[in-house]
Order: sequence, then C-alpha cells, then structure tokens
Amino acid sequence: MTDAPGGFASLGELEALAESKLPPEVWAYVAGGAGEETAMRANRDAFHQRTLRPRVLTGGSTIDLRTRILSQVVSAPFFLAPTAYQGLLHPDAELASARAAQAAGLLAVESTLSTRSLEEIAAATRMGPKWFQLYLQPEFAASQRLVERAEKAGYRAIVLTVDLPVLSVRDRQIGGGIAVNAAAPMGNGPDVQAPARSLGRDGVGFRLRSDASQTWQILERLRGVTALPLVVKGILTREDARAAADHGAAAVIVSNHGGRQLDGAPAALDALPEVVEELGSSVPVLFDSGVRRGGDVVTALAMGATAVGIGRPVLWALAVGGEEGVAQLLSLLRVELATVLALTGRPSVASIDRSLLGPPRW
Ligand code: FNR
Ligand code: LAC
Repeated sequence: MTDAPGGFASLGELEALAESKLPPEVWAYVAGGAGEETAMRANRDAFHQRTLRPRVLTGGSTIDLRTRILSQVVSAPFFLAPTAYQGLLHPDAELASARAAQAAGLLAVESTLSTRSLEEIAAATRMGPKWFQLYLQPEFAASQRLVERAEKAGYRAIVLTVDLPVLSVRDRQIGGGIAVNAAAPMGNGPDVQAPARSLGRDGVGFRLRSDASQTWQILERLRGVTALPLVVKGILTREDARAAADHGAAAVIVSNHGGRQLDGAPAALDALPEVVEELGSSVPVLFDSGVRRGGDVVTALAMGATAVGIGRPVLWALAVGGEEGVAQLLSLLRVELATVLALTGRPSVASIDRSLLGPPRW
C-alpha cells in the first residue's frame, strides 16, 4: 500500500494496481481490444519507436503548458477521452473523473454511454469545460434529443464518434466483458441504445444496424439541430479527414479507439502525419490511442496534434482512487510533460514543433 494521493505514486504502477482491484470481467472490458489486439499493441509500439531530441542550456525559468482547443483555453494539452460505463470502476463514476478534470483546468469529453446523466455531470462541474460524445442512435430523433440536452446543459462541442458502426469482435470480452457492459446503467436514459455486436444475418449476407448506414451527410443533419461545433472522432486516413473537413467538422480526432475496433488498423500515431498533412492548419487535429506518459503527449504534439485524449489511464486511476486517483493521474502527467519540455529545451506547449523529433529507434 502507498500513502500517495489517489493511491499511487507513479504512472508506471497504475495499470497493474487497477487490474488487481477490479473483477476480471471488468478488467477484460477495459483492457481488451479487437481480435488479436494487434492495433492496440501497435499504439504503444508506435510511441516507443519515436525519439525526442534533447536540447540543453536553452535558458528560461518557466514552462507554460496552456493550450487552446477550439475556443477553449485549458491548462495543459491533454483532455479526458470519452469512455463508457465509468460506474463499473467506481461508484462516483463520471462525476469523479469530471470533477478531477475541472479542478485541473482540463477538458472532459463525456460519453453517450455514461452511467450518470449528462445533466448530472454538468451540474457537478459547472465551471469545467465539457464536450459531449455522440454515438448515433438508430432513430435520428433520439440522437437529436441527446444533442439538444447536451447543448442546454452547457456542453461546448459535440464529438461524433464514427468508428463504431458496429461493436468489433473483441476476444477478451467474450468471456464476460460484454455482459458486464450490457448490465451497466444507462445514465442518459431510454434514448440511448448500447452498441451491440450488431451484424444481423439476412440469409445472404450481413445486415448493419441503421446507425451504421450513415454517410457524411449526417454532419449537415446534425448541423441543422445544433449550433455547437462538431468534432469527428475516429479518423485514420487522409480521405476521411478531407471528408470531415468538407462536411464542416470543426476538428477531427485521429484515433483507432484504443485498438478496440479494426484490428488491422494502423497505430493511431502512424496515421497522424497523413491527416495533419491533409488538413494543414485549416482544421485542428486532436489525437488519442496509446497516450500513457508526458513524453507521448510531446511526441503527438510535435507530429502536429493540437491536444491528446487520455483514455484507459483515466479508468485505471478511477478504479484505484476515484476522484483523487484521477486528480493524481492528471497531476503526474502534467509534471512529466513539463519535465520532458525542460529536457528538450522548450519553454511552452506553443514552442513544440517538428524539430523536436529525432530519428526512429528501429
Ligand atoms: C472507450 N472509447 C470510447 N470512445 C467513444 O467515443 N465513446 C465511448 O463511449 C468509448 N468508450 C470506451 C470505453 C473503454 C473501456 C475504452 C478503453 C475506450 C475510446 C476512447 O475514447 C479512446 O479512443 C481510447 O480509450 C484511446 O485508447 P487508449 O489510450 O485508452 O488505449
Ligand atoms: C467501447 C465503446 C462502447 O469501446 O466505445 O467499449
């Protein structure tokens, strides 16, 4: 046991501690990826492959981590990625993680599949910037109602996740993880349907659920029902980045969903350059999938991301220490990020650029 705040003293010990605290089927749900988990492993390998160029004797006595994400100034260039069913990890669920984000001056993205309602989360964190992540529902009217509720409750952008038209085949979850999430409470009420492994056989081929039969026109349709900026999450190619921009996305999130969807997908980090190249400075590019350390944040920013989402580590910290655990995680990440900037001779997030990147390790 440790008397460190939140129950852990370093980022490196967090994952194993979380695993030791959780029932195996909940752990399988959080930790698992699609298929053989190739894409999930690739996310970490891609970070390990990159190097940063240390710079010394560059002067300066402060390090400024402040970042602008759309119109929002936040205290550091990372945010809480949307993750479902946080009630499986701690009784305070999304209230704990959102409060920790608010206290740290960071953006939290709340999932359609939260165990607490979006209104309850908003009421608990009036001052904290929040975005609402939308999973399209089979009926557009249900999606519309969710978006309208989010706008009314003070969320400042809609994050449309586009990489989950069907839930992927996830071997590790087959033993119980799927049942676990099916049993979790649906905080946002009857408008929300949990994503199922939703391919139905029609005798000839496979049929997709109606929320999968969408085209890019869905952005215009959402635009018609909300004034909030639309952020598209789950982009891995230049073609889809272009389509998102052409259909009015205010930002995109390069992500392979933490390796939980297409096992053949590239590491999200390896897809980042082509998206950044396609969009230039016209549309901000956010990133998630595999971010674990302060140095990873720097790497993704040096490759052109504006800010990065933290996914599984928030769930680990929530399981280990609730709100205090998430606060500790965010604090350790911030310290590590500032340390990496000091060691690479950068006074601020704004000064991070491509010249920070060194040759690959292998
Ligand atoms: C997710 N993710 C996710 N994304 C989303 O848009 N809506 C959601 O409800 C969820 N739910 C969810 C649950 C769990 C248990 C995990 C691990 C992930 C994906 C998430 O936003 C993000 O893309 C990944 O977590 C990034 O990968 P790492 O860094 O967590 O490995
Ligand atoms: C997941 C979904 C629900 O990855 O986003 O489990």
